[in-house]
Order: sequence, then C-alpha cells, then structure tokens
Amino acid sequence: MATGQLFSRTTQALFYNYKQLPIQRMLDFDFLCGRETPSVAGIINPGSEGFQKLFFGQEEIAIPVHGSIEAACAAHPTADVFINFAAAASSMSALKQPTIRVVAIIAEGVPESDTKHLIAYARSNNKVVIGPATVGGIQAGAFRIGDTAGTIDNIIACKLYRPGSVGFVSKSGGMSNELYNTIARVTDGIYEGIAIGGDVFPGSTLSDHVLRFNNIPQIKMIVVLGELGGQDEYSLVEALKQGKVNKPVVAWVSGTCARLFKSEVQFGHAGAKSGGELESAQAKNQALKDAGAVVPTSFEAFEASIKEAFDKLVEAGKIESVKEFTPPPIPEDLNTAIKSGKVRAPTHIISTISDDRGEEPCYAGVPMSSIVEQGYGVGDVISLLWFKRSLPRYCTKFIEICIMLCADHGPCVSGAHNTIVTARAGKDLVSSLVSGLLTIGPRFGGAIDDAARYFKDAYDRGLTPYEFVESMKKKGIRVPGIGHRIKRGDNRDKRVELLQEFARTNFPSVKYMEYAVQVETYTLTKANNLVMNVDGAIGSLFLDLLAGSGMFTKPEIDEIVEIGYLNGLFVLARSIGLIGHTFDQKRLKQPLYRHPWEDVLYTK
Ligand code: Q5B
Repeated sequence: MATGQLFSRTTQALFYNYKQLPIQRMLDFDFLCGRETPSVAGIINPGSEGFQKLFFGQEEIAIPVHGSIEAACAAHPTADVFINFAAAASSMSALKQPTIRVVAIIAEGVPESDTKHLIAYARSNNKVVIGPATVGGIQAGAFRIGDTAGTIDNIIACKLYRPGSVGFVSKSGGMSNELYNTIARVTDGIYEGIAIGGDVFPGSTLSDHVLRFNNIPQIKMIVVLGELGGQDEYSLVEALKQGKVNKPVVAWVSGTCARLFKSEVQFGHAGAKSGGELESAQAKNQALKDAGAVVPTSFEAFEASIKEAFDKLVEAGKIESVKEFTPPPIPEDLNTAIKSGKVRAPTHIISTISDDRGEEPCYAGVPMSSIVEQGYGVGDVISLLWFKRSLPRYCTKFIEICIMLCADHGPCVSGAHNTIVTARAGKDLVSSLVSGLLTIGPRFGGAIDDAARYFKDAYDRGLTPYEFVESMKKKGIRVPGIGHRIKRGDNRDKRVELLQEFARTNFPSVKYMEYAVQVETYTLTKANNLVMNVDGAIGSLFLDLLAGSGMFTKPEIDEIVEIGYLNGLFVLARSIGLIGHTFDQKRLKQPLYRHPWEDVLYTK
C-alpha cells in the first residue's frame, strides 16, 4: 500500500458490536466495486460466538462472530481496520492489538478524556483513529466504512464504486454525502473521502488527512469542508504555509451564518460552536485563503471553485481518464421485492387455524380480545383451533369435562409411572412430560379414536352388539373402549358415569353411546373386567356430539373420525396430570428410581 493510503481493495475490517444493516451495506458496496473478498472479515459480539449470515452479492456467506477483540484479531490477522459502533474502552483494546492499524469510532458521546488517551496512544504507535461520532470514510472502488455515503443509489450516483482523483475530508458525515454528490458532478469523482467527526477532539484531524492525501499519487486535488469552532483548520493553515501540501486545496469552513445570531450558537456537533473570533468560520476561511487554499466566497460558490480547480488540472494534463464501468445491480432483498410487488414467491406452509400477524392473534378468525371479553373457556378454544368453529356451549362444556376427568388417574398408570421415573432420573419438565405422553396408545388412553371408528362403523352398518363383538374377536382385535385393569362390572369407572350423565341431560341424541352401552352389556357377560372405559365413553359420546350438534356435515364427521382428533383430548388432559407428577417428584426431592429385584421374575 502506498504511503498515506489507509485502505485498498483487499482491506478487511473487524466489526465491533454487531449491526446487521451497516455490515450488509459494506458488503453491498464490495459487490458493487467487484471486490473479490468481503470487506468484513469478522464480527465481535462480546459474549457470543458463531456465524452471522449475510449476503455478498447474490451469495449468502457466513461471517465468523467472535466473543472478544483478541480472539477476532488472532483469527483474522490480516484484518487491520476496526470499526467500532461502541465506545472508547473497546477502541483502546483494538488499538493495542498489533494487527489493527485503523480504528473508526462511529459511536457518539465518547468522553473527551478517553478520546485524548486514544489519540495519544494512536500517535505514538503510528496508528490512525477516525472519529468518534463519525460516519467513517470511503475509498472509492475499494473499501467503505459502515454507512458512509448513504444508500447504494447515492453511491452509484456519486460514482463511488470506482476511484476518481479527489481526496475529500470533512468534519461532518452528513455534509460529506452532500459533497460526494457535488464532487461527482464537477470532477472525475472521489478517490478517498473521510469524515473526521464533529467532536472537539477528533481522533485524526483535517490536516492529518490532507497531508496523507498529498502522499497518495492517485489523488490530484484535495477538497476540505471544515466548520466553525475549534482550531483544527489552523493546523492545515500551518501545513499549507510550510509548503507541506503541493496539491491544489479547495476549502470551505461552514458556519459563516453564526454571526447573524446575537449570542453564541452551537450547531449539531459538539465541536461546532464559535468560542471566539479565531474559531469563527470567517476567520478560518480567511486564514486558509491566505495560506494558499482556494476558498470560495460562499458555500454556494464551493462547487464552482472545485470545478475550476479540477478543470485546471485537466488542462494541465494532470488527470488520467478514469476507467468507467457499469456496476452490477445489487440483488434486491426478497422481502423488499415482495413488498414492492416486483416478485412473487411460493409459500412453504399453509395454515388455516390461527394468525398472529395483525394487532392481536386470532384463533379461527376470532380475535384474542373477543375470546377474553366473551368469557370463552378452554373448550371454546379447542373448538376454534381443532374444529375451526365455535361450538354450542353444551359441546364446549362436554370437552372441558373430558379434559377435567382425564387430567389424571393416579401415579400407577403407564403415563404417570414413566413421568415419575423420568423426573426422578433428574430430567427436566419437558422430558418427563414427553416420556409419559409416549405411553399413550392403543392400550392406554389412546383408544378413543379407534373406539369412535369401530362403534360408528358397527352402528352405521346396523350390527348388533353380539355381531360386532364376535366379528372383532374373529379378527383378533380387542374392542377399543372396552376393558380396564382395575374397573369391573361391580366397580364402574365414575368418570364414565359422569360423562354419560352429562350427555343424557344435554345432548340432543346419545345413540352411539347407547350402542356402546349395549356392547358393554354383552362384553360383561364374557368377563367382569370388560366394562366401558373412559376412552369408550368419550369415543362414543363424541360421535353423538358430532352427529347431534348440527355443526358438522357428514363428510366432516367422517374426516374427523378418519384423521383421529379424539386421542388429542386424552393427550391434552393427561399432560396436566403428568406435569403435576413431575413437579411432585421434584418437590419431594425423590432420588433415582430403581425397580426392586424382588419385583422381577428372573428366569431362563
Ligand atoms: N379382553 C385396557 O386389559 C386393557 C378386551 C378383551 C375384547 C377388549 C384391555 C384393552 C382395549 C383398549 C382400551 C383404554 C389393556 C383403557 C385407559 C385410561 C386409564 C387407565 C387406567 C386412565 C385392559 C384379559 C382378557 C383377555 C382379553 C380380554 C380384554 N380387553 N376382549 N375386547 N377390549 N382394551 N384401552 O385388564 O380370553 O384371557 O385372552 O386392551 O380401551 O387406558 O386407569 O389404568 O385413566 O389412566 O390387562 O383409565 O381391556 O386384560 O389384557 O389381561 O385381558 O380380556 O383378550 O381374554 P387387561 P388382559 P383371554 S382406559
């Protein structure tokens, strides 16, 4: 890299304090310029590591994320620019890294004493600080710091994707955008532009950069935009007086309007206030003019002065013609393109039961507030999310009774046992719950759907209970919904009785349930344990709910039975109990469960 040159087309930066947009904008600039490597080598996000996905043109790339500055520098020894969106402490750590040469501090509000330490350290270690409180800088066609020069459209309009012949330095980042446009209009464009930031003590000064530009052969003229306040411009005046700058300098110090105010005024920047006559824009403009810079009579005349200086260089044959090229278009982000209606993209998922995109989530079109205001219960929510409709109150009440009655059946059933063993093995809530749920199936709790299927088929085909049970026996299939490990003909399941009682009182018809009762009467003649169980009661009664409520068409009922919605009631209900068992075991601080040897028959 030539003396004075801060950046090149291979410069890579480390980015501190992850900000997705500025990094993406840097990478978009890279693509526009035809860089081969991304200008961001790594991201530093204290406390987190991994990768961040971003686009380099059309390609998605993974930029490594490091937890510390030291780790990032060790991993990317050739990345010598540090872009800091945080404050001073991290900037000092970065400056102390042997691999870091330039630190750009975008953050505002850095205490002046901290900045002074940074400046002193940087100067004695031959490093460069740009900022604080700066947008950064740009080397046209090579390297861009963060958001410098604004949108891609502006960068293209200012031809910053390829180098011109002008070195530009300003205090203000906002005004530098304005000047990039001006310079692009009247010259062959920017070679490098730096905004030093508006603090009282900038990490590097206007004259630092002007002297640097003077050493860069590709820069043929220098444009400077200062502002009232501070003495920075006078070091440039000195450099000009001492003949240290031999390239044309066109300069303007803004803030001449400060004199129109009766009292002292402070413009946007911390340093932009006129402390005394010497710090006024008028005094600094005059001093620059006296030292040999081209200083226009007003900001409005700045453009004409830049043009004149550039035209003179052209006439003198000092400007080589710029290689023009058309930069590649930056692929538009899908979301932006969709929003503007330019593209359409197929979706990957269809959902019909809920929508969380509006002001409030909706279940089957019913907003959350209505659910609360209208006093809906969990039965209504199940109706909306499972059946996509509001069911009459007796139906939702029935669903709620099913949930309440099946919530638990003691610690000895398969599901609770598994959950207890899992919780005692030290596993978490979800693992304990899931291990219990996994036992729900054709024998335990998961016979509701089959009960509904077989009872419906038998009833609809007009089979007598005898024909039905015997046909099942011939096929070697146990009647789902019939039989229990502990319930007997003389010790009925109370839950079954409660469900039947509710249905008999509230349902318009209980024909399927009555059929199931007749089946039970027959199976009880075979064995005392072949009672209707809770699965059989829910399965048969749900058929009555579906058929009798008038809320479902026949094809809908067939579909519900075929898909098998009803085991869901047991799964949902029993989750309540299984969660309770998990908490119970944890509360009781129960140790690891080991089944006793005495309870196992060891045999050959
Ligand atoms: N036999 C439930 O069996 C159980 C028969 C049958 C024809 C039948 C059994 C069964 C169908 C599935 C079902 C839900 C495995 C049950 C639930 C939730 C729970 C649980 C809790 C809770 C019980 C003895 C003899 C054999 C069998 C015959 C049995 N069932 N014949 N149809 N349905 N039912 N499951 O007592 O000639 O000797 O070979 O599979 O509806 O899970 O509380 O515990 O809330 O947590 O072990 O209520 O009925 O009887 O297998 O020794 O059989 O009866 O063929 O005849 P058992 P087994 P044979 S509710």
